[in-house]
Amino acid sequence: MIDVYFTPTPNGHKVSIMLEEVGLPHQLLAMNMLEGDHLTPEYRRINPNGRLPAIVDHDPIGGGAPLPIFESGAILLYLAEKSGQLLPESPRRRSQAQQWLMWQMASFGPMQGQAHHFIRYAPEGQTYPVERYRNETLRLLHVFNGRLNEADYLAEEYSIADIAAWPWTRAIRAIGLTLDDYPAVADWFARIGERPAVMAGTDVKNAANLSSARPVLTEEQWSNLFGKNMLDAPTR
Ligand SMILES: N[C@@H](CCC(=O)N[C@@H](CS)C(=O)NCC(=O)O)C(=O)O
Repeated sequence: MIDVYFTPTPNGHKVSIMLEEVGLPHQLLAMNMLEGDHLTPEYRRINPNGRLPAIVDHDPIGGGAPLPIFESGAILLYLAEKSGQLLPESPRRRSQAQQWLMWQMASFGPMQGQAHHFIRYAPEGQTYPVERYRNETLRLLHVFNGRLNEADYLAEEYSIADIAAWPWTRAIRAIGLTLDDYPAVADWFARIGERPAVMAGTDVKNAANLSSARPVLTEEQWSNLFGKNMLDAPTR
């Protein structure tokens, strides 16, 4: 059994989609970031970075004690290795999958994440950072579209690279963007969205994360996400 410390966000959905695709037994353990579930010493022992998602494999590859794994990209690589699925066999495609996975982890997710922050959580009227992170996301969509003009999937065959990029493509409307100018991405997005595992893996409702509405946070909730409570949380 694999425990998944989960929130229904794009990074969380990478893992829930992957587990549906490969069929490994797992349970999703709901974590409430607003209430600070990710700040506890118990959770820091699983994820020293204190973010979500993370997993604990109670029957890890190679045996031994339960294995905690953090960073959604590392979780996808581990689950691909464990299941023998969705990381291409051919060295060329395997490398492509790794390259596009790193691209998603280093750029396509974090740039949108910052846009999200400035649109939904920062004091209103911050035009420069919003424009900066939206423009960077548009640049990345252009790169993405170019890749999908060459190949049906990021690594030519469906892989963990697509699973990493799909929930973040789904989230772009939350920063006020569309796929209208990126037809190859729109086609890829629609094709992957029809996969039963993708539907099942995103079935956990996350309407709040797909909206650009500004949530109203209590002082305590803001502190848990961005302030003193976050900074004071124990490291391991
Ligand atoms: N690079 C990390 C990013 C994880 C991340 O930032 N997760 C968000 C939720 S999607 C989070 O934990 N936010 C809580 C916080 O910022 O305190 C990954 O891909 O796992």
